Amino acid sequence: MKIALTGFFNSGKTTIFNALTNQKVETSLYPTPADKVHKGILQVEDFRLRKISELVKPKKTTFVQIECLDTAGLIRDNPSHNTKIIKEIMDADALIYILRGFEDLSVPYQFNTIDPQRDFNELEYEFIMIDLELIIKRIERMAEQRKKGQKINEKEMEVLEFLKEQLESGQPLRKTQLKEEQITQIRHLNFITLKPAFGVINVDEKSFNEKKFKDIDFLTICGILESEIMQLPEEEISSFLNAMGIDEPISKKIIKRAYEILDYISFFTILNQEVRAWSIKKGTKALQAAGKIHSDIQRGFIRAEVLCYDDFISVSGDMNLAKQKGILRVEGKDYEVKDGDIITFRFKV
Ligand SMILES: Nc1nc2c(ncn2[C@@H]2O[C@H](COP(=O)(O)OP(=O)(O)OP(=O)(O)O)[C@@H](O)[C@H]2O)c(=O)[nH]1
Ligand SMILES: [Mg+2]
Repeated sequence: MKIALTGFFNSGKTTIFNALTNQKVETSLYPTPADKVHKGILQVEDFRLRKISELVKPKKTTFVQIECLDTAGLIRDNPSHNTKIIKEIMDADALIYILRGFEDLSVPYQFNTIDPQRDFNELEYEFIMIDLELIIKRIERMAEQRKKGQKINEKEMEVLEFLKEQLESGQPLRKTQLKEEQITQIRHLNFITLKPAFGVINVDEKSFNEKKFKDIDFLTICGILESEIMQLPEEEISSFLNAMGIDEPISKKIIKRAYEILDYISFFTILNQEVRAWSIKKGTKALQAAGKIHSDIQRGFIRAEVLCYDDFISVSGDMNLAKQKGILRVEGKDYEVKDGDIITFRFKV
């Protein structure tokens, strides 16, 4: 899973990236060069995995990891700069729009006022324009091919014509209710506005304490403060956060939102002395979940032995006892994996 921080320049992306990933990347008052990207890893904390690990006592416990990209800031009316940035966020699964919420005249900004909702709309607009340009080019090329008598994918063309109208009316593509088969036709074009996205306002301490943006449905984060707290010894972090009125660290809030908008759930495996969490899209079947672990397990799939988390705890992780009690379920390849399932895949290669 990969998420990318994006937004206008000097909105505080790198500051928030530092707070998220506990790094010390230098921030600056000047626009970051368009091709510069910082990368970090977020570990998806999960109390259930910790509990399973306590019971099983494996050699290794592996949490889900999310790759996080901090990209350069967009600049209005600078398409050549922005296009380079778009290349960097192209393969992200979800976008996080970092919106400037702090007032500080010594940090230049491209707008005269601080207005996170406006910035969100402006970013959407930039991305809509980029997708629209891509669609227009694609339609033109396909129409030319058709004119020359070449066979084109008419189904794709149909979807593109529909999406073009959506974009022209100012709608990001994620708001269109496309069917899975329609998405399949246009997936290769990797539209920016089809990616799930959410907004995070980067505020200063004063605005944070005054809950200045509480009426807008974005996460509100005090980037500088949290990045400083993350530098403290681990055991002091949560008491410092609490003292500042912050209920959980930014990484937890962002991961939670990312799971929600991507519609992801987690399941667990216990294999070869390793307890491990995996993320998958809600609705994924056992066969595809097996493939996430290894293509051999998918190819040689026989069955999935499934225990839900609460049942696992009720037998203190004793699989034999679970079997005796009849709570260990045997499921086939079409079983829809549920959040918190502990799965043992049986397979033959
Ligand atoms: N006063 C104040 N300054 C902040 C705050 N958050 C970030 N800054 C400053 O704003 C400047 C830009 O911050 P960055 O985190 O580098 O912003 P960015 O969005 O990554 O900028 P680009 O990479 O150029 O797009 C730095 O000087 C930060 O110290 C804040 O809450 N209050
Ligand atoms: Mg930056």
